[in-house]
Amino acid sequence: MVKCSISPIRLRKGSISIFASCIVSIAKSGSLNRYPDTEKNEKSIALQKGNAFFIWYKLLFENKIIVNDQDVNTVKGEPVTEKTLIIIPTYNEAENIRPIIESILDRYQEGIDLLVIDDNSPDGTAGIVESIMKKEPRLKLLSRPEKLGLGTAYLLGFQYALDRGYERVIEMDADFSHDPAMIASLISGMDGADMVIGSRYMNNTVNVVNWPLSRLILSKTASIYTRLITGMPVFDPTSGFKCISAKALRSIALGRVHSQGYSFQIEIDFRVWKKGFVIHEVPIVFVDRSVGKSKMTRKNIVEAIWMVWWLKLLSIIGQL
Ligand SMILES: Nc1nc2c(ncn2[C@@H]2O[C@H](COP(=O)(O)OP(=O)(O)O)[C@@H](O)[C@H]2O)c(=O)[nH]1
Ligand SMILES: [Mg+2]
Repeated sequence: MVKCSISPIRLRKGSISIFASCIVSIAKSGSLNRYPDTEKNEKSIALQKGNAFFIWYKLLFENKIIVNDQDVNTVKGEPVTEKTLIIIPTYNEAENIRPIIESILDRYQEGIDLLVIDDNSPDGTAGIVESIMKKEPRLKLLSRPEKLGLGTAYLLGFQYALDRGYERVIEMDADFSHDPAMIASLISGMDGADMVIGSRYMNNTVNVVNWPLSRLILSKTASIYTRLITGMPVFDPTSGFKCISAKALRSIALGRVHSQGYSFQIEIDFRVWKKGFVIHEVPIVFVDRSVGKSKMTRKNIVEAIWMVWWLKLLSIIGQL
């Protein structure tokens, strides 16, 4: 029986629609270039429109992210003094970004760097980050010229972390759904594991606050669906709050990951699990954003529905 420790769930009109057809997501992409005006700024890398085929070929078959035909690791980085890189992708998070950055960096004075990957948010999110960076060397920014999806943002962040010798990365949202106080639990959960997932659904509980009921049903159904099809022993495979070791990131074929939304999380979990790494889950309370809007789309839901089968198939034929 499902024990609900749900705090107020907001009921909204409407129901979940399941689409009859699958949409194959073809990512918009381009050749990677640095912005000319930021050429000396090692923290700023940008994707520019252009040779989509080339970059996706590189991502899929050469497992590399490139900058001006060079590997990202040829971009000189700051000396690494910290062990953990927190990666926050942003699109239109102007109201959340300053408070979340300050909350994280104030709370964790040592051992943490923070990387924001912004997709040219029209609300000026990147400008706010840049203003904080003037005083805060632990804060980094990668700016891309347009909305290119959550998945590619995280892949860029993973590559950034690997190239600079971080020991682990943490994924989290900018919107306070993931409590900065729980970062310490994720890191301590890494003892004996290579991935720790902040789980909303551990041991048949539901720890979600203020989500519309439709969204909760969707998320919980996705978890059960993923577990049934893949056999992966994870309570919350769509959670976007997790810690992954550099060792695990190096082992999985990052260049083959092409999911975007919820399925990006499932795909990362699945690839880490299939490589035989230990995955821990720690309970978190997920609180719906109070400011700004969710960027997740129906396309992301459809992608997750077929991606689970695709991952299972790849694994069966040994092509994961
Ligand atoms: N860079 C980048 N960030 C994104 C994109 N889509 C969503 N995000 C960010 O990813 C995080 C998760 O998205 P969110 O809308 O909160 O998804 P939800 O929590 O599932 O409703 C947030 O910090 C968003 O601002 C994107 O296309 N590019
Ligand atoms: Mg969110």
